[in-house]
Amino acid sequence: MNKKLTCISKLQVERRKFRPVLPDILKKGASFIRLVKGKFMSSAVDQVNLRKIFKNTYGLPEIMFKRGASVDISKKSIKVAVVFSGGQAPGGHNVIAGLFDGLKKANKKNILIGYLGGPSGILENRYKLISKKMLFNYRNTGGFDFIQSGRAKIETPEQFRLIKDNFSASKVDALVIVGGDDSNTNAAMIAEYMEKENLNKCVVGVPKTIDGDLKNDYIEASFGFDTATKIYSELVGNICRDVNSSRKYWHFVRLMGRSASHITLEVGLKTQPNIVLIGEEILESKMTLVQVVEYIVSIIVKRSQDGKNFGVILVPEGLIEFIYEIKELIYNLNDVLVKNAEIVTNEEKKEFVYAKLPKEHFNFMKSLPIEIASQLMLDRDPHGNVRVSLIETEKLLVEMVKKRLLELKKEDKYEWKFSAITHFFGYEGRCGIPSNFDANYTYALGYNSAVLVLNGITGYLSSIRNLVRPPKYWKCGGIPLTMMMNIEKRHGEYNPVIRKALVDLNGKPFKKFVKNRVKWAVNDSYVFPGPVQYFGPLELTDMTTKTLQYERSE
Ligand code: FBP
Repeated sequence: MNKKLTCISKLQVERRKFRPVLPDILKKGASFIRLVKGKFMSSAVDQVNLRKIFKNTYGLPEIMFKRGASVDISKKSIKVAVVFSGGQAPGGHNVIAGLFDGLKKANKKNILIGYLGGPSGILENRYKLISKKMLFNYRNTGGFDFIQSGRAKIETPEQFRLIKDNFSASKVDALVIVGGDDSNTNAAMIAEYMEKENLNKCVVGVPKTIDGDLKNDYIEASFGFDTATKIYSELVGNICRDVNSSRKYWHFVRLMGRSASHITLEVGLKTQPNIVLIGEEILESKMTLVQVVEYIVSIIVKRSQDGKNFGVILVPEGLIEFIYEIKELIYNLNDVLVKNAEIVTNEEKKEFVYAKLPKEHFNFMKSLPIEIASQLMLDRDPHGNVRVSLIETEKLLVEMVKKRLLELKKEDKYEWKFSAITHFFGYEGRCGIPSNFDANYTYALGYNSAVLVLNGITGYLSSIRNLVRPPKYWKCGGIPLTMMMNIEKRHGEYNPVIRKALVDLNGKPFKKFVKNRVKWAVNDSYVFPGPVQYFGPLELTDMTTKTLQYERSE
């Protein structure tokens, strides 16, 4: 027994007994699976440049698992390494459990190690050998604490050489990277390097991120989105019930999900609050910050005229990057900020940055509350992303709404009563105990990755489809990582990265929301989803997200 885990909740004890249901095709293990090649896959954009960068791993075919056996994979034992990369997402430990069980089922001598602390663990060759006993307490648990995570970006020739040396020193045959878009970009780069150097090492990715923005026709969902949105929906539902009871506050709730607004849309569909802002729509209609505020104020005023000085508004974490003039500003700031490596204090940074901004952006920055302006200038993450989780957009909106309501009062147009409370829900959901869906999905993704690496597949993302059906019917295989890529400007340079899947404004989930939002704004149509259910009727425990239901329904 792992000594660190002496305090285990009763729920965890019960959850340990949960046996994830494997898709039928995986049940007998890798030795009974035949890999079938489908159509060759290229990226949606930037094909020419990507083909040049990924000379060995671009344009590979889709891979599907069918019954049968193509090679005798059980004869030779292999050593596989797994690493968590990026933000936590519920179910990560089950990926390891599925991978471990899949490898051992094929050959008891197969070995699994876990790199510690994310990709930097690969570079520093810090890892632990994973055993059945060690895994026992982590099955069906949330968090990434078994091997931790990190956000290091792998990009320099020295880093690739280091990985090669570490793989050869530790005799690693394959690497499974559990991560989001940026982490799977790392996976694609390492896979390409290994192929270019003829090293005969496999690299496979697993689609992880609560943000839900790592998806396409072949990746129906990233793991963790299901549980995280269920947790946020419980919290938002509770707030809806609170406002409906006390009838005196407006709650501004910012929800995690770096760029895409999938989390906000899903929570909105589940709880039906009065206002749901969707970043992608705001960008599409080129709304300015003032227009966004005007929209919010119009609903506050309308409700107030009906005697309702309360409500709930959902704000996606990435909103700021979708607002027309701020998007431009951030683009400029990103360029300016890469050149300020020497600067230490905030004051120096402000001076340096302000001096380099075009006049209109300088004026706009000056017009923002000082905290927000400073938050916009925070260092980008190692992948060049703005750290939106640290930008308090909900507070900015409250300030601007208050100001506008005061103006309306002065113009004698509106006697306002407005009292606001702000929240940010993000970290509360990322390490939740995985829902049955995520527990099953992650276990299957891990097992699926075992099949891929046992067959020597490299440069692929573990893909499991048909997710609206029970797990037994899920379809398994892999898709080339490069088919999801495009070229983007990061840290001031153009680089290949996996393209984030934003909310599709023509998609069913968004359309469903649009159809209802006017009603939700004025009526109190709140829904209170309550906590994630782990035991009980299947329609409660195995309920998938509304996003998945709407996207995949006929
Ligand atoms: P991934 O894309 O790595 O899955 O991370 C998702 C996320 O939770 C975002 O929603 C959030 O903006 C970000 O991580 C926060 O990053 P950090 O954990 O570094 O604070």
